[in-house]
Amino acid sequence: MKMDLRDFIKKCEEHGQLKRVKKEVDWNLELSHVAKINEEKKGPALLFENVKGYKNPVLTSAYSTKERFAIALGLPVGTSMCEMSRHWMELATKELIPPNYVDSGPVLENVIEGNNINLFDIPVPFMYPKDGGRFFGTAVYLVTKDPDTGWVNLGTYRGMILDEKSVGLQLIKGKHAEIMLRQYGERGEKMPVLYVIGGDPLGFLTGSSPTMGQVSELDVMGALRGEPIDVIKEEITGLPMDATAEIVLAGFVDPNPENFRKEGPFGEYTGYYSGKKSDEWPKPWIDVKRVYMRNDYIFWSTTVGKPITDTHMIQSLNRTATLWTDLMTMKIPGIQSVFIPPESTGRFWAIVSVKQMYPGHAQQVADAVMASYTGHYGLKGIIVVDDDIPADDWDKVMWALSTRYNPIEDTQLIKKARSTPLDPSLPIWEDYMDRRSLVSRIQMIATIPFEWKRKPMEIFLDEEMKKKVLDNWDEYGLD
Ligand SMILES: Cc1cc2nc3c(=O)[nH]c(=O)nc-3n(C[C@H](O)[C@H](O)[C@H](O)COP(=O)(O)O)c2cc1C
Ligand SMILES: [Mn+2]
Repeated sequence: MKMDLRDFIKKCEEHGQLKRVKKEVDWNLELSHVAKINEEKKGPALLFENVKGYKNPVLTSAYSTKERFAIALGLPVGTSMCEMSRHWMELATKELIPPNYVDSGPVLENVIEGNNINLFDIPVPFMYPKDGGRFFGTAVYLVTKDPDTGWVNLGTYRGMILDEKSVGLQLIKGKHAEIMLRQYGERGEKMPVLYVIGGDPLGFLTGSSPTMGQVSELDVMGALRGEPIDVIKEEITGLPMDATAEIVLAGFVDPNPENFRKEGPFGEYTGYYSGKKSDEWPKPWIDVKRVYMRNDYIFWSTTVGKPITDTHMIQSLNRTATLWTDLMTMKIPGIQSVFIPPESTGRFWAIVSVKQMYPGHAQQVADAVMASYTGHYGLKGIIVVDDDIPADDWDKVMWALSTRYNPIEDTQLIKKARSTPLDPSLPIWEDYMDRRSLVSRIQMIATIPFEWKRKPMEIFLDEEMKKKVLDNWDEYGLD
């Protein structure tokens, strides 16, 4: 069933998952601080209806607890993160559904061009004290097209307002839009882009998912929805835009690094600022040519910042889903469950449960994770456990690490692998970007070795006695 941001907000409200903040709040620090503290209390999504100096509302914390993912995905409220990821994997390994082109939609209600464009007219929050500016792009995605193959990519990349008509973009090396930008550079062309807020709430979820190259996140959205997403061919870029989006910036990015500009710092999802010296890492930026807005548009934002906010929940859900999809696509047998915990910022550690079928199977799983599209980027550790341990049951994973894991025997270290430059455990040297581009990895195999003839004997309760005790439970005078 189709869903846009307004349907999502309505459903959240019906489930007691959204609160409207009527009190006036300042876009400068106050809004983000209310949102962040609310997120730390595991509070509801917030719709700020009275932002000082603005008349449009701001939505935050849409995905900061698992209940709102279930609403967005059309699943029963209460479904676990791991099960929602399994659902995503099952749909994404079946049939992807490409978007459906339509001629009109509410996104076309207001079209602003030329000197009438002023990004400061939008209630964009200023988040953290040492941020370099106001971040228009947090709960957002960028639409770009591979100039050679026509593949349309959706990617969530942060965007800071540089001036009335410019948004700086942090396209980390190797991200799909970054690779495409270099392709446009080789052709001596500017890259057409759309920067989208709102529309189907799965846009932000899939836009920030590490979906394999040449696969369009728009088609994954369709698969998750069970029907195509309605898009309009945007006039000046030719790119597909969600017909129900709240705000779309259409413009061009100059691929020439000489024209890049200062962006950041920003209080990132690691819990640290990134881009502290903003001149060390100049950024490409969107030259905004046209702005599309729905009547009474809703601005959508997320606080990013220290775990756990919706950024970490999103990464946990979509990276678990894509890692699981990758492992299924690689036809690795025996996978029972996969989990990338939000506490790992939703990206640094993975746990996989496997039913072993041959010697070395658990090791194969660890190797496959690290060779997969999701697992090859920024992951620092993988823990493999047996099939009796659900990947998302941390108490049991810790039991496996304590009783089925012999550190030297069961550990493999990988010296160099692709990192995220935002990882604060990597040194910031003069040649910052180079030193931060590689990280080491650990594989911990916390399984009972398949090849052992004599295996430890696990304790189970006597079934008959257990049943008897449970049947008479009330008589023991315990709770
Ligand atoms: C709130 C949020 C902000 C993000 N900001 C950035 C960013 O600024 N730069 C970046 O490269 N990735 C960022 N990411 C991660 C990307 O969205 C993610 O790696 C995704 O796979 C990128 O799309 P791509 O694989 O099509 O390149 C962010 C994710 C979230 C949830
Ligand atoms: Mn992609």
